[in-house]
Amino acid sequence: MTRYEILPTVDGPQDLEGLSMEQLEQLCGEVRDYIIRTVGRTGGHLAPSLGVVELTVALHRVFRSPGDKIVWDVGHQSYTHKILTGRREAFRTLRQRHGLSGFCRRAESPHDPFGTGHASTSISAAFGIAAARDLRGDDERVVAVIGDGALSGGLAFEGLDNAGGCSRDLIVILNDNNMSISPTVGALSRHLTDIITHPLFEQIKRDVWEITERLPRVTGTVRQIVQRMEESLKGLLTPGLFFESLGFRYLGPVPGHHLPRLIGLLEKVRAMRGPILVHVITQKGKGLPDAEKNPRKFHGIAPLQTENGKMEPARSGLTYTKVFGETLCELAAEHSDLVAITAAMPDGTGLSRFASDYPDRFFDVGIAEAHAVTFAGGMAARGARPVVAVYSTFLQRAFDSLVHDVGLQRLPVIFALDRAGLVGEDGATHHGMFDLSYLGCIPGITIAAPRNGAELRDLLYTAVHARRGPFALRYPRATVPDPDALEQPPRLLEIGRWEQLKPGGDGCFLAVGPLVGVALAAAEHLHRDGLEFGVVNARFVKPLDEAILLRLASEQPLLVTLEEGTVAGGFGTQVALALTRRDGAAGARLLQLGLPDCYIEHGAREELLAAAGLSPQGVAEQVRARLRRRAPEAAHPAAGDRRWSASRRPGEPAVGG
Ligand SMILES: Cc1ncc(C[n+]2csc(CCOP(=O)(O)OP(=O)(O)O)c2C)c(N)n1
Repeated sequence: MTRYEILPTVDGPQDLEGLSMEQLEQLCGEVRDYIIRTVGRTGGHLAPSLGVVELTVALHRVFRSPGDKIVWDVGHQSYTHKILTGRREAFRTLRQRHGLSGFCRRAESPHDPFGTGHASTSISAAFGIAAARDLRGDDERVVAVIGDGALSGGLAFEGLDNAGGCSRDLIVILNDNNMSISPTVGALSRHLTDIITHPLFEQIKRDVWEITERLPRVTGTVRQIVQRMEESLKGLLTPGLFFESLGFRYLGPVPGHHLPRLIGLLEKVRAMRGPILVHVITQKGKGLPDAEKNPRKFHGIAPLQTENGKMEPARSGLTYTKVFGETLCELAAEHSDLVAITAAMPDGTGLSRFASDYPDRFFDVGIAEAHAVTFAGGMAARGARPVVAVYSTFLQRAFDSLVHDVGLQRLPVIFALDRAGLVGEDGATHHGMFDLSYLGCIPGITIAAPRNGAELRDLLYTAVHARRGPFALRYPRATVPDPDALEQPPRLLEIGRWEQLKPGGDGCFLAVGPLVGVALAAAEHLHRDGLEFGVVNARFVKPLDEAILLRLASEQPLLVTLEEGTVAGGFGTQVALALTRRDGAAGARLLQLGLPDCYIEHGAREELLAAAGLSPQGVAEQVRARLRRRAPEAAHPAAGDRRWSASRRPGEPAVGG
């Protein structure tokens, strides 16, 4: 920290007040350097944060947080905001267990007025904050900062529509870098590009915008004249006046790395009333040449390592994501009706190769998960075989589409749920721990989870050949245990059939997905104690293999379900339901292990799994404890359990880890 001059003097936004423009510009350079060094070590969202350093400094110079409320969309770009709002030193712990979150968190700082992680929420949340402010008779300014990618989400449009229809004071800053994770898609994005590439943009900036900027605070008639002049010229420039027709006063576009201009504009905006949208043009990855050149690669990075003399994000081995992407391409060669759909995540979901090999059959719909599902339903209704590749956590957005537009109509849509289970450093907003619960209650759906890469291939192959309504596959953010997975041709599996890997005697594990490996290792631990535990690969969570289940229930003294998902309503619950349907007393011989019924913080995936008792040792210990106890009892920690409760504000839900 000693290398920096200004940064160590900033303990909160109030410390920006006395700084000259030159000092603020120097501060931007120091913050950028600090972010690059820290994120290079911890991993995180580098390019998005580098793009908004000046914008964040300008916002904190002009607005008075935490009185004024700044609501970041997604929150992945909030690193400068964290550094300037009293979290400079803690920033070194970014995304580490018990350290700072990679997103905004109400529990972390009063400067984070709303928790974030999923896209497109900022306008609705900020508008809610503004409405509550007005009810209380207060007058703070409320600012939502949303990227052009997040603006492609339906929720953002709903927020704009609602807020623009009222006269309430609300400022929306559109941080337009022409990128989502990959290039932003959609008509609105094209419209934004038209604005900034229009030949009149430069001229307008010079002739009108700068004049109005230079005018002293104008009021009354002068203001109206200037406003009208500006609007008629903008009419030339912004065909359709999209935001204005939604009821927002549109200002910009303004260059987002020009601090004096940003500050000048925001000072004026702070004094304005009604719904206002400020269009700011930024460059993703600004200040780090590699990230400027390849913002896609530097959107979210693993810790940097030196490779061929260059700093590169660390590489991993063969991942489930890669196995999925490669297998889908193989299957697409045989099935011309197979199409792939992503909600703005072609790289993360492993679809990049599919996108380049089959461009006509690849659909990136923007950050629009509900639309992706209903769109897939439409395609399936017309004979296509859609595969929606999506992170487990983001599919939560689309629950009604799953039920109403696919499930109820028994449409054969395949859902490839990546990042199912604990994702690690992205934390509570991103863990894919609810899918077995929210999918499990959909009638007629097939839910499967592979225990390794080869089985992922088998299950995807099976899903493509089955034409029996929705079929969901869930797999983790992890490398596969079988690095040669891609070498074997995929096989057709019988839907609803489990695989018994080990016989047992004192009990049997019924394990889902990667936890089959944990069950095998836990069985070894128990064997050393003289206990014989069997292992079943419960690769279908729905339908259950009731034949094996009922046989084991009658043979084994104890059944232990094991899943990387919340115990509330997941696989263990489905097993209990099936057993109680057949035998009211069966619950007495069932131990349900999984993730606890509370939110789980960020940290390394293995670390979090161990904390949840899902390491082989942890599982074996919970089984021993269960065998020691006479009376059946919940083995998982409940919400509010001391081990899982983090310090939190009154009224906030428990956060685990
Ligand atoms: C509902 C949802 N879907 C997908 C994501 C994954 N995601 C995180 S950031 C991002 C791109 C956001 O683009 P933009 O808003 O333009 O911000 P930028 O990264 O370009 O600064 C995506 C798709 C998410 N966070 N939430």
